[in-house]
Amino acid sequence: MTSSSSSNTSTMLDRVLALEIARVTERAAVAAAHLRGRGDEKAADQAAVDAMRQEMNNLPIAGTIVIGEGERDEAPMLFIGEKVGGGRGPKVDIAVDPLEGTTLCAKNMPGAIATMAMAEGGTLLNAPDVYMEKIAIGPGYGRDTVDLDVPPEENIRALAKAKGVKPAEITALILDRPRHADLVAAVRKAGAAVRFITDGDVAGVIHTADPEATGIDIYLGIGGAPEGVLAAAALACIGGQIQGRLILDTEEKRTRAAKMGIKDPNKKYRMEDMVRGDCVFAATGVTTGSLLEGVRFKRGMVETETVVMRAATGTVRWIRAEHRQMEKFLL
Ligand code: VTB
Repeated sequence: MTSSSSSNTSTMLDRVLALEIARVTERAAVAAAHLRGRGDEKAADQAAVDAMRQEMNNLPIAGTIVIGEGERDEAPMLFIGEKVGGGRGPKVDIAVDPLEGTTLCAKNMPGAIATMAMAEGGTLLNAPDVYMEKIAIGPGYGRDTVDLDVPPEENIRALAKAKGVKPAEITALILDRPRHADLVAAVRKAGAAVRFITDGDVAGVIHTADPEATGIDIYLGIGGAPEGVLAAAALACIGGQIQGRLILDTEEKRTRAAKMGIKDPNKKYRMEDMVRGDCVFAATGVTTGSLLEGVRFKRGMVETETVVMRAATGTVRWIRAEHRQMEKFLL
């Protein structure tokens, strides 16, 4: 941070906002948790969106949603370009996924989270809601140990070598989708194991940051671009590497991307292209998963678990909160 304006923003991210954003994801998570297991993805998502937006508007920021619920004409709230926050305060870019894993929440399955990231204005990739090809590994490896443009077998071998183990000791996390059949076959051919997730690749990517705890060394495959930017924000805080490429396979998608300032539709984005400065990231569990405990409703109390991270310092805080004032969760 060299310019004084960015260091001012940086101080703001640190002192005021780094913890404040936990309230925003907590509130979205509690709203969604009321609708766990109801089979209604839309209602759960809407509840999380409404709650997140309301809480975000209490923050002392002049925020712009750069990753949101969709583009202006398709999302009534938290759409890309929407101004959020109290208006006074630092200019920040905001990426949200108020309910990451809507299906997980609707089916009451593990791993649904409410998540957001906040960064200095103009520093987060503005990506349309399209697919993104992704590869991610945790901290401690040389730059470009793995590469999006290298065949999966080679990446597995390179990662195993860098880790000092055999490929058989590597586990890759992949979204369980038919589109990944070839990828899965290639990873297995290299000798590595595959663990599948049905949804939730923001948490999936975060798993690579602590292989000893999660058993995951590498994340591979195609998921949502918004989730890719959020995952990049998290890895920028905790360490690791992620590369992504937007899948802009129609003229319509290329036009949408161009409107957001994307000149090269084939660009390979590194973490530092997706998150170009300091940022904070927060996620609160909705349903209990391997990353976070879900919301627990108890007599006279609601419990939440949130992780808050900051890029500039690498600080990771786990916040287990007991909320006794129920009114704050009402819209
Ligand atoms: C992934 C997953 C998300 O979308 O990004 C996925 O992590 C990609 O889209 O939780 P498809 O479901 O079409 O494969 C989610 O499932 C969220 O919708």
